[in-house]
Amino acid sequence: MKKKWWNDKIAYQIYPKSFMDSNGDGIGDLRGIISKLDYLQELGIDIVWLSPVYKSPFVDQGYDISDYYAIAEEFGTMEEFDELLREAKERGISIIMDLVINHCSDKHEWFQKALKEPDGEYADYFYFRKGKNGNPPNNMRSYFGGSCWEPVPGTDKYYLHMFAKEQPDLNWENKKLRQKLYDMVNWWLDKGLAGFRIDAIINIKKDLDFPDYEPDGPDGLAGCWRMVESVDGVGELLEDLKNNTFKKYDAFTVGEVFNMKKDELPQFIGDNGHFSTIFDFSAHCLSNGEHGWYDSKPVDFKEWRRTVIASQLEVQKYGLEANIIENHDEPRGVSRFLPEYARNPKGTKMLGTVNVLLRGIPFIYQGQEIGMQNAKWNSIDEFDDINTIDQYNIAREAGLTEKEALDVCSAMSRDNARTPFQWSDEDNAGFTTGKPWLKVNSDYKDINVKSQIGDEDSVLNYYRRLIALRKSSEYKDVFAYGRFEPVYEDTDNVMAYYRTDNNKRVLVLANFGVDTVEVQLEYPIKKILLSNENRQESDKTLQLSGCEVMVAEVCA
Ligand code: TEU
Ligand code: CA
Repeated sequence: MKKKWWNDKIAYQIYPKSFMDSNGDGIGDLRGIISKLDYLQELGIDIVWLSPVYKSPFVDQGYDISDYYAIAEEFGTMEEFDELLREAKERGISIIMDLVINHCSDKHEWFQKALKEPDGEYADYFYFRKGKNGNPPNNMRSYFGGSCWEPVPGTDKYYLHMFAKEQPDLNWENKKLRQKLYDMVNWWLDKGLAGFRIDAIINIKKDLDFPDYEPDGPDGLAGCWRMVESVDGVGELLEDLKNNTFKKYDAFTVGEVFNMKKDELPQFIGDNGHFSTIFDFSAHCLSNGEHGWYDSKPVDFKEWRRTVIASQLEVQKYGLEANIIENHDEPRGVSRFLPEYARNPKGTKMLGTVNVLLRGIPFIYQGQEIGMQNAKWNSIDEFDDINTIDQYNIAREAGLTEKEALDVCSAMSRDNARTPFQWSDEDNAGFTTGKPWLKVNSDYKDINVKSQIGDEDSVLNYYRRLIALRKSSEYKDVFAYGRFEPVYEDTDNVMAYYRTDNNKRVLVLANFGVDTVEVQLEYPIKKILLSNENRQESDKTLQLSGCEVMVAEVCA
């Protein structure tokens, strides 16, 4: 593996709308982010990923961009953005932005021009297609429900949208459009951006025949991911993108890639891959239901352990992936991956340790570092997210009662990750002096930065030590480049692995069970590096209490 500047970095995702509101309108903003840069620096963050801050009608919270060259008014101005870049740089923090180029907003001028002239130049920036026998061109279902096709007013054509109908898909076969996207990407990189997180990018390649697929639901439609999985050729488009943009800047790119073909991993993340890295979603996919959130499954520990281990072993053959326990599309990791008895500071530290010390680039999602959990939702009206509303309706149509459908959304909703950041125990968790755009989690008096900052034993201070360990001059090489070797795979409730190179062998050992387990260590401990129990020493027979985690260099 060729070494790159980002290999040993720690990244942090900010969801701007929910991070910090500086002007009391209830919406987080750039000035709010700037005011918290010291906080991020003290946490040890090297790279910040900003979810979209571009101009947008916010049908999908900014993932529907109406002007790629402008900052949303809600978030601030371009001057403030430049200030953020500068202030971050002064603190040794690089900024990457979200790059949403599978689709744009229906309010983008390209789409508006296309609607005006459905046979004109701009119509070919999108997929405008004639229907079949009074029906849409094919039977694909969008990720957010309903047909992928929406009529183009005043014509016999439809336009394609794999997400909401307000997010028309861009036609990547059109070279002129592609060039415009590349120019835009380079414009941002010229500003001093370190790179991008690249949204939904696997979807850019379409099967231009738009065949029908085997229906997989009562609506007679088939999930559009079926096209993604069957069509070839996305790699050529991704190479074109990279060669015209990122490569010239040595940018750090992290692709959001679901439904990749199994054997394509080296093309995606190898030394000359399409991206620097991609997210590892394998553990998140474990809960995927066949038909929607309503038939999703709780995560089983053994399956989770097997999945994480298998993924680590596969990925290390080619490069690094980006490791997360949660993001803005997922419920909180503590609520999802930990059994109820472990949803406390001790268990939260354990989960964080096991994830952050894996091989790969850790991405911490805002609030994860203080142990934020899913919120309690009392009514479907409390949600804002378009995906949640769709999944609620799907659950109802499948026969679930209102209460059952609400429970499904409470467990799985993307809004669990989008509730305002909990800065303090003051009104609205210190996020805003106004009315927050989404309700604050009712647990904010117990879980917030202010109460944790002075408490050495808090989740927040533990995360600081965890990150500091990963970045320490002594251990950063073994954590960045060392091999991943699973161990004690047959011990009930134990998740354990070594990170090892020619100089060092570090053991990460966690007991996800409620009871104490006894572990016979293979190697004597040289030095305990981190513990959620203030463990100072141990002989080769180790009693690991419920939810205890220990990181130790061992003699090997
Ligand atoms: O997500 C793409 C994507 O595949 C998601 O729809 C995912 O399947 C779902 O959110 C899981 O609950 C990206 C963004 O991360 C997401 O926020 C956007 O809504 C979406 O693209 C459209 O831009
Ligand atoms: Ca604001």
